[in-house]
Amino acid sequence: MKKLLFVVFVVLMLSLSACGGGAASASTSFEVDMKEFMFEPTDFTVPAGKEISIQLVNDGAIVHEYVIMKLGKEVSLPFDENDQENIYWEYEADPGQTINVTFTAPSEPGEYQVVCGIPGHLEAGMIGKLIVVKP
Ligand SMILES: [Cu+2]
Repeated sequence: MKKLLFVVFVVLMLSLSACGGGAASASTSFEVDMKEFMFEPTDFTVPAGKEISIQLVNDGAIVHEYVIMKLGKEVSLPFDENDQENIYWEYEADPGQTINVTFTAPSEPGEYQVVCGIPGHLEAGMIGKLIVVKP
């Protein structure tokens, strides 16, 4: 019996340490609240190349967008047509709307800028970060 308990203990410790790697905080699903004029929370960590479920909640009174820029691309203010080609993924939510949608996380680890693409919203503080880590 003692031996069995020891085995259980070792297995537990191994599984705990397996979770302690660099991707410990990476998640394949997250929820973001959008309102005037912020994302909450601002940052998310996801595993590279995995399908990510995102719940976009527009708690505001006007339309907002969740726009992920490509790696190494940051919006040059104001957000306009020049920035369109640098978008990795985007989705829009009407006021009061909750949207469940999926996208594939970028395959390259790094920090991706997240902005709201509605004119003036980025300037007002709608900025965040998608942190992509090795799965
Ligand atoms: Cu906005």
